[in-house]
Amino acid sequence: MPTEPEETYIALMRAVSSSMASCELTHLPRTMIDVDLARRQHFGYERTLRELGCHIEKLPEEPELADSVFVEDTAIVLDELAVITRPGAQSRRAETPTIATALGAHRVLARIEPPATLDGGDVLRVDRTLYVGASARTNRVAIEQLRVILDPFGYHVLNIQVKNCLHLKSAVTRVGAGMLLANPRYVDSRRFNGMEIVEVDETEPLGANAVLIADTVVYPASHARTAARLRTHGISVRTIDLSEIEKAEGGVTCCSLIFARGDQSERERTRS
Ligand code: CIR
Repeated sequence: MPTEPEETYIALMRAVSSSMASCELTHLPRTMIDVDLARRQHFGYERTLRELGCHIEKLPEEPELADSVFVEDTAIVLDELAVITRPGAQSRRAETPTIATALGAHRVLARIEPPATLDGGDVLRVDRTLYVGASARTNRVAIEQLRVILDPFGYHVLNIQVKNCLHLKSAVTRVGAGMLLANPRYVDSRRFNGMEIVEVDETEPLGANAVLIADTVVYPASHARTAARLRTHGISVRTIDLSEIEKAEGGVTCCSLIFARGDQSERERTRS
């Protein structure tokens, strides 16, 4: 019988909302979303994360909050603390209190305060550098607040311009040690000094969003050419069908907050 891998990470998720069809849309036209299919696809995503070593903590659905499945936008979870965001879309602000309660069990919390707005989808962490997209959802005040919060922990916060897409992580994500997947039409990839850049296939502009868990990239089946390109770079890719999530302008990063178990002090206690 196959054995489950040791659960190294926690993945905080939230069930698909029954009102998901009324989600925010910025760059995509509204098309019919099959919420039951979205739920099945979301279960498939959850199963994949579990198989890759994540312990799943799943919050119940929020019927009034159409975009609440996209938990990534509500927090930035680091080893030392979690920063609760203030999402750029007014309709999404009520998503954060339940996330703060869930994350409070794992991390000390800090918060982005008005007038700042920040979506977690705009934050790409590479080691101790956080690239933060200046987007329609994330403003300069928020980037400055994040810098002040994280500076004492030794994180560098760099702002980076994104264009023609929703979030920084629609434009670029990590796919390996020192390796990024990017759409150069959405972000200036020269900003990522010293990193190897794999570009999305030109016919798959929305293909830059991938989740790296240990050595495996979880990736949408809809971008087959880019998936093949990743494999030619020696990357192990697990594709999953997320068609309904994609119609809501979501991708693979946005449906979870993945972080190492335990907080810093706990880790220090276990080390000593
Ligand atoms: C929104 O516009 O806020 C949602 N419909 C999609 C959010 C996707 N979030 C993400 O990629 N981090």
